[in-house]
Amino acid sequence: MAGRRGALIVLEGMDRSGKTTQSRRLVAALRTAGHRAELLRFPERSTEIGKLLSSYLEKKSDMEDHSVHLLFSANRWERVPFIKEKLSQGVNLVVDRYAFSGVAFTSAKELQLAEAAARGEFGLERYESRAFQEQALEGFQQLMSDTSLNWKTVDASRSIEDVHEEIRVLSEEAIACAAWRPLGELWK
Ligand code: Z5A
Ligand code: MG
Repeated sequence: MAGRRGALIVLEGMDRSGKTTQSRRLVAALRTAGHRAELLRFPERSTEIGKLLSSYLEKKSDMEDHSVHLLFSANRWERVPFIKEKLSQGVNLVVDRYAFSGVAFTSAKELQLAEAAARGEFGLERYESRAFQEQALEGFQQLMSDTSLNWKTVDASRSIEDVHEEIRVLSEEAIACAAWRPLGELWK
């Protein structure tokens, strides 16, 4: 069949939920099954923008919150021509975090700051971290209410192998359906 595009498979989730582990395994499994597949991750720390983000995340530098958000966004946009080219060539892309992390984490930061300030509990790192995770999760849940994006929820508390098998089956379905959804719809 000519002109069949690749699927854009994005893994999002809470910190340490296993996204990087699963992304790598998925690419390997898809290739074994005969699909063309490549791995992308965001933040992509190897670019100039990515290096700024990496330094910020490692607390080696500080940055204004809006600027950081825009750098995360720019870090994705600099890869969009590559993403479109690969998808149009029929390569399936597995993406370890994408724009949804950008929305969920930035809104968590804003909400957490407001909440923590109201309670006068700034500086309690452990608590702030927990509040942050809860807010980010809420952000992801809100984003998932957009049914046009074909979200699938996977229970990441199971074994690596069980999680992998579910993601692999879901990805095979996504690859089979990808041809029916024009690429342009992904960047409206
Ligand atoms: N961020 C943002 O603010 N704005 C944006 O636009 C974007 C990101 C794109 C760094 O991201 C931060 O950037 C992140 C969001 C923010 N911040 N926070 N906070 P990152 O993707 O570079 O983060 P990371 O350092 O890679 O962590 P992670 O992605 O959260 O982890 P993970 O990839 O989900 O987990 P993992 O590395 O695959 O696994 C963690 C460990 O658990 C490892 O030892 C595994 O062997 C183990 N593991 C994995 N699965 C299992 C199961 N099923 N059972 C038992 N053990 C497991
Ligand atoms: Mg990761």
